[in-house]
Amino acid sequence: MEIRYHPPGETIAAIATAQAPGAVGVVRISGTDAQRIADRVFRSAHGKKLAEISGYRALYGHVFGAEGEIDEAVALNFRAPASFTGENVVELSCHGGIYVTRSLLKAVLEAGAVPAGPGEFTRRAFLNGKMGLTEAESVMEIVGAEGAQAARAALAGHDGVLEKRIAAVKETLTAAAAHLDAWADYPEDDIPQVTPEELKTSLASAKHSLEELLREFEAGRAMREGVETVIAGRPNAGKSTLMNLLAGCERSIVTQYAGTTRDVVEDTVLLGGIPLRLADTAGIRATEDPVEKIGVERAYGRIRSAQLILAVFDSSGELDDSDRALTEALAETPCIAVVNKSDLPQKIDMEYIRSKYRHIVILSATSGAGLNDLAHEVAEVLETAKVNPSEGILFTERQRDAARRALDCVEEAQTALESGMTFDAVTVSVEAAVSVLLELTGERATETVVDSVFHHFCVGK
Ligand SMILES: Nc1nc2c(ncn2[C@@H]2O[C@H](COP(=O)(O)OP(=O)(O)OP(=O)(O)O)[C@@H](O)[C@H]2O)c(=O)[nH]1
Ligand SMILES: [Mg+2]
Repeated sequence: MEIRYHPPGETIAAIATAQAPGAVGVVRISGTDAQRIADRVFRSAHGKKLAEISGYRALYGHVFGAEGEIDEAVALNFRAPASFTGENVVELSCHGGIYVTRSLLKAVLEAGAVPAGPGEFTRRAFLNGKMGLTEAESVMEIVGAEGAQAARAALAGHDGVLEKRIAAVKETLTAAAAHLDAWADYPEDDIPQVTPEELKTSLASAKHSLEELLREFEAGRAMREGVETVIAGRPNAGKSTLMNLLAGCERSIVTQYAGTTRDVVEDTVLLGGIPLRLADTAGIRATEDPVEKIGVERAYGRIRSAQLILAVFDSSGELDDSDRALTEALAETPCIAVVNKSDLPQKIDMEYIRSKYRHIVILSATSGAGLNDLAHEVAEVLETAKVNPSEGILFTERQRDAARRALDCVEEAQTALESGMTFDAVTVSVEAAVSVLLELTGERATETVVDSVFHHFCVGK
């Protein structure tokens, strides 16, 4: 669907708060005529007009539509350029009922504003130089963050930390390109230049930084979107007890009978700040029971599509064929062996576990002992432990794609340099890398790229 944005300055309006009953609802108005339009619906208690007062001031009063008074309201006044969008802005806060906020928006539109498109306020902030493109994207991320880690990453993006990391790579490459230009322009002159060795070092450093950013993207995605996690193991290993421990409530049925869980039981929990989408599955064993059989098949299905597997073992008993069958089925998926029932005397063959699993946690799902070790191990496996979200990480597919293309260009430049091609050929690739990075930060992004970023936003942001 094509979304057309309004020309800069045209006064746009939208409900900025969630479309649900809440204590406060806000209608945001931005554009040259923001105050004049707001004054048509808002009457302050003391008769003051928003058009007459300075920025960063608030007035108390009432808002009116065609059918009369809508609600009492507070009007917050911002003056260009000292506002979120960089334009004149008025925010009208009323009671947060859906009907009230919608009536207020309707009145504001009737008074002359046009309905804002998705992310149009943030888009204007970007166009007015209030923030870079990655910072603008982080506005969406902050709103959508589910876990503390994701929120931290989004905030770092918003504070321009990511932008700075990208700028550092860009500067390295720009300097290299400038030297290459000097070479091309004055081949005979003895001007001070970088040697091919220095150029190689610059390219290697740019490559290293881009690779690091791309690696961290994957860990960041886990923090943001959560991880499909399957709890698997033989019957009675304590899978459902572990599920309940992680969920903090009686999510799954627990009994002493093997084969209790049949269907997949799901819940999302936060472990060490990372959202895990847990699936508690039927105990894996060879069975003739037709219902249990389907459960076991479903468990295997989940194991195949999982991003993380918690393989649960009952350490108070010997290993059996089911334990070994499960271990063999795990393949390449990141996996943690959870050696459960640590409160009972240990009978399990730990040599076998150690030989098959790189990540092992010993815990008691009934007492909760060892839960911190599990959180720690999950962070290790997902490599989120190595990533400090406050240092700024790539967090959208668009950013990842741009970083990847920049890396391709840098690698091309390296190949051109290694194979003794002309500096022209190297320059082309280095400049292409710089241009992709400028697109990434939005400094030189086409309108299509910019608009596609904001299309993902919700209206009112
Ligand atoms: N002592 C002790 N008992 C545990 C522990 N974890 C689970 N149990 C017991 O083991 C039995 C089976 O637990 P469940 O959580 O139902 O096991 P499950 O793996 O979900 O079993 P199925 O659903 O049948 O596959 C129950 O009696 C639990 O109380 C533990 O850490 N220590
Ligand atoms: Mg169970």
